Amino acid sequence: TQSPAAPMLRTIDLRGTSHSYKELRQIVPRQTSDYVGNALATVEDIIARVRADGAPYLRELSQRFDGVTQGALRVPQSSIDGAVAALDPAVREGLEIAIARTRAFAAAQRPDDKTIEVAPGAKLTNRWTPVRRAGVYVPGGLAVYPSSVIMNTVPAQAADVGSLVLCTPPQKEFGGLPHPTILAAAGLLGVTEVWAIGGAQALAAMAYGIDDDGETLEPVDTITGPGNIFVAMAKRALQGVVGVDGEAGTTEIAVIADDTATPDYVAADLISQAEHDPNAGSILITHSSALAKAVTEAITSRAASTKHAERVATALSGPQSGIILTNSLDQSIAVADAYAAEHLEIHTEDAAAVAARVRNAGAIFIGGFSPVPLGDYAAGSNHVLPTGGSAAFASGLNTTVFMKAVQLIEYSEEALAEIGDAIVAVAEDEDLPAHGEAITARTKGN
Ligand code: HSO
Ligand code: ZN
Repeated sequence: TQSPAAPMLRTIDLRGTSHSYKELRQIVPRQTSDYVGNALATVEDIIARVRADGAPYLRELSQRFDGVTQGALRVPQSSIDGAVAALDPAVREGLEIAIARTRAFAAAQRPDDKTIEVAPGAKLTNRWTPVRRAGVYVPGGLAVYPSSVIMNTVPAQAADVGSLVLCTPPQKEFGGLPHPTILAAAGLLGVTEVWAIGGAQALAAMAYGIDDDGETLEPVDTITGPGNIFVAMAKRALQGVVGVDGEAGTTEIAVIADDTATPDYVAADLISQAEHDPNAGSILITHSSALAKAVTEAITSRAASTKHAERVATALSGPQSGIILTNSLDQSIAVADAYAAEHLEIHTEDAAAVAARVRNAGAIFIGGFSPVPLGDYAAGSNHVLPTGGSAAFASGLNTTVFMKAVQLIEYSEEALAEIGDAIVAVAEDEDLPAHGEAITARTKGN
């Protein structure tokens, strides 16, 4: 194939400047707001039609978006079992390593119930419980993501969710079934309910439920999973109807580096995430102009020969990518916090100490031997992570996303009496005397 022009990361030069957090939020490279707004409007329409028209509309969208004429939307168990049997042994080993490590970390994320006594006889408990039923989404699009089957399913299983459904797009190449490696990953994990539905419409189907061909997709309580901007916006639109994990939309990587970094590693990692999508964001943040130059050269030599060169070039030259030259490591950390990357790599002297100073990132990859693709496949961490700056307030997918806490309150008669008058005083101040009366009925017998 013809190699496209060398991708040009634009440079944002902050040397000699000092900016507040708020200003940096404006300065860092991002997708335009049209990109987000148009997608939100599109998915709202899709969600309304899935609710109104159900399975026939899902088939219409499979025809339009996936070029597939679908029969039954639910994938038969025989197709899942067949995919496991036909799985390439090397891929199977890779998936099994990923499952084992992700399971270990997901188990460690299970929160403990806690009971405390705030006074004698005044007992409070925070009790964690899994949601009743979860729906996980695994994207198709420009690549296939069996790794995402693992990343979604393992924490749900670690949370002890009793009922799980997986939705993933139908593939023309496989006669309208999902990609066989996706089905095989589901089979290895013991997932039995798989529906061949893709995109925003899959999330709507899981939120509201559908009937098709004698099968029912029962509505779920929580939906998780990565996807493109449409999937991320569907989660935004469905939040409230169901629980969702963070907005794991179009992928991003930011790298903080100094002149101890290996330029070729940094270049390879920036390109790796650009490979996902022409809208992916790759950002280098450094106070070393020599390193910036060396990384640029390494990108030029690697990007032309990589398989998805065209996609990579588009992503790296887009407004969402760039090199940010800073005054100092301190300013680099401030920029990284303002950007709030889905993935942040740290290639500096004492990288762990730098990581400890970063507040905002979905996941932080520390040092030269912890590249993002390690986390994408097999580190044991989760690759479903908050994008678009949402790492400032959201977490990556983890076991607690499939759980919720119930608060238990148990006071003795004496413990209630001890603070009865104090409660009545506040109730009266709020002009809610019946609240106070519910207390005095017990403490004073009136
Ligand atoms: N980097 C993606 C996940 C992924 N990469 C799956 C390869 N396969 C979002 O974190
Ligand atoms: Zn990736």
